[in-house]
Amino acid sequence: MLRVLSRTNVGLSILRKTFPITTSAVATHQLTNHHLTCTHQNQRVSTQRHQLTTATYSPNGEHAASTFTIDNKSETIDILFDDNTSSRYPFVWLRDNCPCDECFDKSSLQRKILVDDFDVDVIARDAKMDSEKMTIYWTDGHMSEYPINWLRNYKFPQVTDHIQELKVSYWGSEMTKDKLLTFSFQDLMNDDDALYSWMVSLHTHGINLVTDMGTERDASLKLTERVGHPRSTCYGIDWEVKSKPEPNNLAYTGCRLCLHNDLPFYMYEPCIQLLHGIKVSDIGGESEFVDGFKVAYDLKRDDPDTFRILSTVPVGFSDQGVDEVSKSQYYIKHSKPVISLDLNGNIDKINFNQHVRGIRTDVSVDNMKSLYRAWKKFNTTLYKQENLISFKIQQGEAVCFNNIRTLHGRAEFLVPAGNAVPRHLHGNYIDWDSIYSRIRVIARNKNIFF
Ligand code: OGA
Ligand code: NM2
Ligand code: ZN
Ligand code: ZN
Repeated sequence: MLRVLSRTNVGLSILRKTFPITTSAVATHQLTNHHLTCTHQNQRVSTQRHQLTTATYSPNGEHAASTFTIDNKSETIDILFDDNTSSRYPFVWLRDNCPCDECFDKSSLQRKILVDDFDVDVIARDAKMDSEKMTIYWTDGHMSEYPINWLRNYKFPQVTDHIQELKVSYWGSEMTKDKLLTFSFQDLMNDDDALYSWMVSLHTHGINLVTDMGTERDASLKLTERVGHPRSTCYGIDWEVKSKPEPNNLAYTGCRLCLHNDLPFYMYEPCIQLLHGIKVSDIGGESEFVDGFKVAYDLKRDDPDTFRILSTVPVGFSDQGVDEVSKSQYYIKHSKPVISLDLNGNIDKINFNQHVRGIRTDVSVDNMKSLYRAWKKFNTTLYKQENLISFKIQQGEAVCFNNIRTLHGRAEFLVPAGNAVPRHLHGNYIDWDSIYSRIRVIARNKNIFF
């Protein structure tokens, strides 16, 4: 093992020329009464993988400086930063993430170097550090320079996305309308802090309320465009929920809508739904909401057999008609379990919609009845008093919710003969990609994270 207290630039040209023989420059710096005295010594070390080479470096200066240790055995560099935090970095990861123009395009912020282009066994042949950057000389002849702040920013263990650290809390019938987080439309349009809280609340609770929306039909799209892109579907970029002649969806009648998630027949179903009250019905038409994540976790605890069926048996959803945008015919189908789990087995999405459940379901004749029993159990659990909230969406307010978590429904309402419109909501969708992107950008601007 070679223990090096620190090193200087001396000898680097020699080092590069002598490649591929691994060479370590040895220099000893000693701080004496805040003055630096140096001794240098260049050594040639034969190329030997898994040989432990340790080099610790402290840059000049009176303040505690960052130091590093190269460990060829574990193929890592260990950095102790001047604020006493530290991280180990794998050689291969550093090589892959070299920020030089050859490896990385600074304009697009995209990686140019490909896994085909470097050896995963690459070794840091030598390294040095000053207060601004760390320089690494690789055994493949490449030199990389990493700004110290960049290294500080990408410490291990790495969280790939800080969104994963945002809280999720489940709710039941205690979440009455007055307890929903409520935001003013004007605040959301003008104030990034308000917009940020609104979006985080969509992640955390999966439902909230926006007031002062007025009755202009473009209000929810204005809010959407402040976040990102509206999610267009076969029902258009946005849509009017009101009774219509020859309805192409039960939503456009006065019928009761059983608790559901919208458009589960899409492979990528729309994520956030905004329902803006334009006209309130006098009788009926109450909205209902249930936290599908809470219900699914309750079932997992209380009825594991039902949970297993709901989370493993794909259900066929389908819809067909004429596309509102292209005016051509569509026929969309997708099968997915009522409860989708992520790679860690956590509940990821709820896909339940009896109105658009298809006729075909890929389950054997003998297993069909237990599937129906599981659906029925899921449905009755949704409607348990402890889970359901119900209220009317008033004129000028919007309920915003996570369509792949929070189920919604509505009570029937009377549609009088003639052209009168007894009830009118305006709606549109936003995908999580748009919401999370805006969360990250605001968070970065405010130094909350990233
Ligand atoms: C819908 C829907 C709810 C309502 O249009 O998908 O669920 O209150 N509408 O009309
Ligand atoms: N609308 C409101 O999945 C569904 O059919 C829900 C969606 C028509 C866009 C209705
Ligand atoms: Zn490079
Ligand atoms: Zn719906």
